[in-house]
Amino acid sequence: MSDADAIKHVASPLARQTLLDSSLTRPVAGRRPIRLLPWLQVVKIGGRSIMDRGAEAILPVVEELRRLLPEHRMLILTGAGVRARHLYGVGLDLGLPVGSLAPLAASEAGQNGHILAALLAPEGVSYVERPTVANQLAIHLAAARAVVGSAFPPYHHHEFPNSRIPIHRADAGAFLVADALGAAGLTIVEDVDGIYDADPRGEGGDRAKLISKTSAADLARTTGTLPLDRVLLDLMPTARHLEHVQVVNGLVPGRITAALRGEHVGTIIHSGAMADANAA
Ligand code: GWN
Ligand code: ATP
Repeated sequence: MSDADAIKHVASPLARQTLLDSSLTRPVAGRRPIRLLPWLQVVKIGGRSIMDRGAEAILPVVEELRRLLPEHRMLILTGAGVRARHLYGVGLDLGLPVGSLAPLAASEAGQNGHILAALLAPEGVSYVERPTVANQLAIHLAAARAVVGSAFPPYHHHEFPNSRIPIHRADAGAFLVADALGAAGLTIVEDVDGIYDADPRGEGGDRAKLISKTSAADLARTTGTLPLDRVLLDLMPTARHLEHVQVVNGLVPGRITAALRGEHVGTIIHSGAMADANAA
């Protein structure tokens, strides 16, 4: 038999299968993937809500993260904040496409990560580049209790063109990577106690009520503003591992610690889909 014939006959359950029919691929592809880092806690630190507030907000958060190091191994991811909003303003005024804006905004999330990592450096925490998060996170977390990275997903010029502002921002990126790694949890750190039925910092915000528990599907039915990327609500029901995320107030000392210990101290959003039931 020639080499060419042998290659044609490689045994594979999907070799002769269309990948377009999920009923055919499900027996092979429908199972729950393994958890790569089942002990990992992913913590997303808000760019605008925490980092832009400067020392007053950042230093207590750094202290809390520092104290958590003996207890948890963490991937700390930062959002983009006000510089990205300025960039969207300039870029949109110039007519730049969303695929050009996405990597520029992402670099602001990375900058916030560099700042946070510098403050945690005495504890052995470093900023790690995206290829390191993708391929070498395990060895870095064997050497250090935590690393910092950019929460923004690297869609870059592949960002979906259905909006002028990138829809996949830091919350979406943190969720996607946490689920892909099979992390134990994702905590989203904001400057509000959780998700309210209206913006608590907006007009009439003093009447806003905190929603302590909800689901992605229920939030998707709301039309008001949210402290999260709305696309997260589309992504969460497709999760393979993360059954919920918790949104907590990073300006209140102790909330991040409690959330990582599994306590309910903010808004818990259930993904709403059992991973095993997902389509292939
Ligand atoms: O630059 O702060 O990683 O970790 O999305 O791409 O726009 O890059 O285009 O490894 O690959 O600015 O240079 O920048 O934030 O993203 O990084 O210092 O190719 O470590 O070079 O996927 O950090 O950066 O911005 O995250 O979010 O060199 Mo930055 Mo970001 Mo560094 Mo990263 Mo993007 Mo890389 Mo990347 Mo680009
Ligand atoms: P990034 O990390 O992308 O820079 P962020 O997560 O730090 O962003 P925002 O996107 O500004 O911060 O989200 C937090 C803000 O969302 C809160 O300060 C609050 O005023 C506002 N907000 C709007 N609607 C709501 C709501 N329904 N419940 C709670 N907060 C809301």
